[in-house]
This record gives sequence, C-alpha cells and structure tokens, in this order.
Amino acid sequence: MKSTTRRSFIGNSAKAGIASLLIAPSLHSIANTIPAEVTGPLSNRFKTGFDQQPLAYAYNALEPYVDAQTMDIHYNKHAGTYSKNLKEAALAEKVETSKSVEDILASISKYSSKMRNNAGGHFNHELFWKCMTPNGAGAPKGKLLAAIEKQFTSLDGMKKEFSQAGKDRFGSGWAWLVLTGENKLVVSSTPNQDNPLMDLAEVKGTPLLGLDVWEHAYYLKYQNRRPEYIENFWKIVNWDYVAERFSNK
Ligand code: MN3
Repeated sequence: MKSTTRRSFIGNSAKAGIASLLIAPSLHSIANTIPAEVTGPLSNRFKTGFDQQPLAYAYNALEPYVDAQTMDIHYNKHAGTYSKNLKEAALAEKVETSKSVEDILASISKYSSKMRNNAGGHFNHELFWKCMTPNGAGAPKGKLLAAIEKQFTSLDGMKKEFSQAGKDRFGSGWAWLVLTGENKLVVSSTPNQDNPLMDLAEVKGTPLLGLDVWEHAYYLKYQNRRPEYIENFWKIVNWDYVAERFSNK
C-alpha cells in the first residue's frame, strides 16, 4: 500500500472505530499479495496460488494452544520452503504458475516426487492457517452442522473420528474432513504432504478442514503429546471458514 493511501485508509478507519482499524488492514494486505499473474484462477479465494499468503493473525494469536515460536518457524521456515521448492519444481517441469495448485494436485501422479511433496506441502499449509482462528472456535452451524450430524451422528462423533485419524497417523501426515464427489462428508488421513485433492489419494475429495500432525507442528510445546495438541486444535478451529468451503464446493 502506498503511504498516502495508507494514511487516508487509517483516517477513514478511525472514524469507523478501533475494531475495524485492527481488522481491516490485515484483510487488505492479503488481497494485495495476490500476484498479478495469478489473478485469473485466484479471483476465486478458494483457489491456491504458488506464493504464501500472509497470515491473517499474529504468531502469538493462537496461544496458549499453538505457541508463537512454533507459528513463526512453521510458517516462515517449513511452509516457506514448500512454496519455494514448489516454484523450483514448476520451473523445472514447465508448469504454468498461473495455474492454481489445485489443478496440479488433480494430476499429481504425472509429476516428480519433488512436485508432489511441495505442491502438497504448500497447499496443505495455506489451508491449515485459514482453518484456525484466534477468535474462539465456536461451532459449526446451519447446513454444515446438519451434514456433520447426518454423517457422524453428532459433532462430537466427527471430532472423535478426526482426532483418532490424527493420532493413528504413524509418522508425519495430516487428518482431514473431506467432502467427496458424492457430496458425502468423510474423515481421512494422508501420509507426508499428500492430500485428498491428489489423484493418487486413497480418499479423494475437497478438504474442508485439515490438521497438520507432523512433529514440527507441535513438538516445541507438546513434545510427544500429540493427542493433547489435537485436543487443543478444536479450541481454535475456524468453523466459519470450514462452512464457506463447504458451501462453495
Ligand atoms: Mn507443517
């Protein structure tokens, strides 16, 4: 943002109150970071570009459940590296970076393992950051809640199955709530940086909610206590975002 624009922006925001001043600039900066060359597919906010989007909250915003040091290292080092390596792989394998990452994942079996690991890693983390919120988890409602209750009897039933998938993932991977092509909600888990959008995934569909169970996601705070990390995840889930993904499918 140019400084003159920023000054007038802040001036206007001040009139609207402190709350909008605190919220609006971060949303504005997210919109500004979508590179011009990918505005095609990314005009849909549910498509993922090759660059990292800025976090919508501070590193310490999810404390005490996710600590600031973990967020900083996880976002900047781990996830940052997936994005960097994805772009390297795209260059080497002549993939247009104007494509969405989702497009590549849909035919990932045709690409190298470097592409698979880093397209997956980049997509998974971009989704993961949005699946969490510092504003209190709340609970799903409306059509999403109805679909969860239909499939898992209750919200607790879904949480239990999802948590178990995360605990049972041996080594590194992810737990997912997925909407399948048949419009059915299922819980699944993938190894490494695989995900349900990949053509080679065991359970295919649109991931609505993802949880990173790699040790790098929790070890500084929880050490070996992955179940405690998973239990605390429910306190920071951004159900509004999950519901938006559900209704945009
Ligand atoms: Mn991770």
